[in-house]
Amino acid sequence: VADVVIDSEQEEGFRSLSPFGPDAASVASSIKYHSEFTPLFSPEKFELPKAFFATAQTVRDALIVNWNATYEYYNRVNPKQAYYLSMEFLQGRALSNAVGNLGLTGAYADALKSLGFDLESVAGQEPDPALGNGGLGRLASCFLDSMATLNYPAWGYGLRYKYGLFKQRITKDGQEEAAEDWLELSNPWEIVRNDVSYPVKFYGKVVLGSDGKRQWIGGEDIVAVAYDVPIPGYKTKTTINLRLWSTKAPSADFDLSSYNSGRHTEAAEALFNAEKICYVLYPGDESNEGKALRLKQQYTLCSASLQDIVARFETRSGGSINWEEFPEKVAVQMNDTHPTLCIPELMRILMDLKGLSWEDAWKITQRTVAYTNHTVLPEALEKWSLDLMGKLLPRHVEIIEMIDEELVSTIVSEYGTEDPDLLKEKLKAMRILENVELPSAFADVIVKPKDKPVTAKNTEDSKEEDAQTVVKKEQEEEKETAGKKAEVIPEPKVKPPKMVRMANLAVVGGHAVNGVAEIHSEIVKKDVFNEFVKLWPDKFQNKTNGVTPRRWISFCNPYLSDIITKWIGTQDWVLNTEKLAELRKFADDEDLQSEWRAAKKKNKLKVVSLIKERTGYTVNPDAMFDIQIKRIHEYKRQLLNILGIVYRYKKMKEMSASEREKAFVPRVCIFGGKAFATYVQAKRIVKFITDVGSTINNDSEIGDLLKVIFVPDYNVSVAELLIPASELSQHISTTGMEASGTSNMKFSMNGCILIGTLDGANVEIREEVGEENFFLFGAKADEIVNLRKERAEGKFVPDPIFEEVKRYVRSGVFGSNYDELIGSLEGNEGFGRADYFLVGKDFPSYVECQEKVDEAYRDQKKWTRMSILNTAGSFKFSSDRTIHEYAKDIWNIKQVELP
Ligand code: 4GP
Repeated sequence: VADVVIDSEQEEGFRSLSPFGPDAASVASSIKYHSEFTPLFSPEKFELPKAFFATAQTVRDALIVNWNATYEYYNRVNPKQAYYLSMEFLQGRALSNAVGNLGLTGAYADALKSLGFDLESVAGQEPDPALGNGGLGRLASCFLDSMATLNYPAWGYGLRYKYGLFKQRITKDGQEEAAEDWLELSNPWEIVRNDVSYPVKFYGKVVLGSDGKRQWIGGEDIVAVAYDVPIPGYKTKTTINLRLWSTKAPSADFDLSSYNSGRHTEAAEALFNAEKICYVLYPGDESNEGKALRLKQQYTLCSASLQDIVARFETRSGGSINWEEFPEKVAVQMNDTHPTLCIPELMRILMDLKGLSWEDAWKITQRTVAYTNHTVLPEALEKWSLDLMGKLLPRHVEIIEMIDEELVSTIVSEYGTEDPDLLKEKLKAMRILENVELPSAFADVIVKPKDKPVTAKNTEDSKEEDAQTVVKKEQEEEKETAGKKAEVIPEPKVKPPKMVRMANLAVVGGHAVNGVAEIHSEIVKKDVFNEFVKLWPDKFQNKTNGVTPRRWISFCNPYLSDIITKWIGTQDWVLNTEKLAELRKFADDEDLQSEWRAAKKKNKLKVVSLIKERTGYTVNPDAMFDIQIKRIHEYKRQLLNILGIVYRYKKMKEMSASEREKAFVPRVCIFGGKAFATYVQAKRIVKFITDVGSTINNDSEIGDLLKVIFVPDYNVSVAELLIPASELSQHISTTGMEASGTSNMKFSMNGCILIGTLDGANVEIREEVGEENFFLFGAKADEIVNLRKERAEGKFVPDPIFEEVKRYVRSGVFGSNYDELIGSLEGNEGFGRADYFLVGKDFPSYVECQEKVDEAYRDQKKWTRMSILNTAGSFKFSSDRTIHEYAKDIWNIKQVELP
């Protein structure tokens, strides 16, 4: 931290609103003030935890001043504002980021030094809340940083989960989960707004009011309370807001008389029912209670946020409210399908509470809302039971049925009734409601005598399904792939359950739909939503993801940042990443190369300590650091990586010491990631990796030539240490399955070379950094369908080296025979799919590619050049670029700079 360059040109403006001076002495006295007068600990000691909270409180003071100024200014000029609704925000620690954005890193470092602390250790005290699961949540947080930095009037809305996703422990049995109580010592960054709360209703019934309007009455009412987290921009006063909702029961719901008569649990039942909505992200949803809870979470987010947005629109409109102007003042972005209830909720508010007609409300809703798709995995395209939704949200189901009916009408008028089979196919692909009879007005349009009623049995018998459909169905039926989304277990064969397809609702109800990388947006258009594309081609767009260069280069890698600034001659690259391209001209410069390698080495040394502390293993900092960090999922193919390592190990064991030293470059292979608690196969993969690690790491014959490390409890802070230290990183998903990936961008920015398939954003990264600076292997997107078909027909012939590695694993070298894992690669009886993720197909080309990696690493000059060219070529992947594109193409918002 001490090495961070404090830019002398930096204007004072963005920090002038701080209530204390920006010098170290004022900062120190403010820290002392808070340690005494905003106390969270007893007065006699001043130790690290107290130092962290007092420091954070001083930063919060500065953020509050800027937050208030920003809010007041937006109220005054009333610009169009974007709202990013997301079930996940994976913020990471806030302290270093906030002082960095405020331009106060030096002042804080000095102030803490004068008090006997160092900024890095103080910052290390902060809990790293997992209010997100992976890429989708971290993307949302990068977007907030860019929105604030670029002075866009935009806010995030989410839920304030009491517990993070979970704490991951690694034991000899694999992964164990424990509650992550991130709020245990309180959260210094949040500001509770006791005057900002909204009622949220569940259950009850809909009646016709005396005014002729639909009224939703009775049921269960809870209250959503706003907690604001200020989001500072970099080198700007603009401080935007992440508003997180916490739920509680109305105070009258505490049943005092039950309590006094000793029925304590009963007395507090309503309290618990309301509070539990915000206990955890993605609660288990196998049970009906679990499903209902998830739906309540989604509705709470949508309802509270929209009530808040509508109230702000009304306030800012002053006395004259013109609802038609709503889409000119408000853009709502739905981060994946979780916030899709925004559509019927906005309709409900506009019609039932504000008195608009269906037609007007529908126009306004469509113009306001847009949807981002983050995955094409079939099990992740959310569906809710119509029955459950009807009970929990009866008014919304009426509205959804009406939207579905209008959609049916559009489809019928588009395709006519001449060809009933065609019409049936279109309706099947596009309707929002699944397994639900056609609305009565359309009851006879397609049922001709030759049509059999659509039943699950008929569908199963159909010979017309293509291989893709077959595998999708197989995958849906694979219960172990629980993932985190609501999985629907088909009920009786004859009567398939009636469902609401949230993605279809999102496409119909929004004015824009986007994928998150070019190849993904193409798949969305050609496959997932193809029928909708034919109807509304202009709705579909691509917005390639990006990551914030502040957190992901500047703050997490000060060594490299200093070098970049020195060679480019300015620190401007932090805001204008295009400047990174200037590094290209120095790629062969020996001085730059040696500085570059020295920075990498310093970062590697930090990871050596992290590994020692977290796992007990000692690793060699001169070995190549080869890293795969991401959620554990079959499609991300950690299994391919570890089988590659096993193969390498086997070959090493077959050689003499001198042969193997000649043949292999020493490597430390690092894994990190959480397996979703109910995803059995992913947990088996974790266990397998750690077992392979214990065998190899304790093999004295192999020594430093190969180490396999699983870093427990992977989170944003761990990523901030690992990414700067990485030399090779793995992005090896089955082609077509990773929507984008964002860690690939962070690695490339930090001068790490990628090994990967032509999937997600890898495709664009490779284009930008140059083919020769990317290690490519694996099947291409257009081959996948055929490969799966071949495999399904039993025609796939595995390469002998794949057979060899499986036999080796089965022989028990790593403790067990891993039947379930290895079986899943073969489709043996009882193990479901036969290598759906094509590990066997890609294994030989992966191994061959890894040999090229070794060869390239031996030539350190060449390798460093590749590394520099990765950083230089990564500039497109700044989330600033992405946010500018959303602002222009989807939200239609303008930058508003504070005076
Ligand atoms: C993730 C995708 O898996 C990843 O490829 C993408 O980079 C990221 O979203 C951000 O767009 N999806 C999820 C999810 O995290 O839960 O669907």
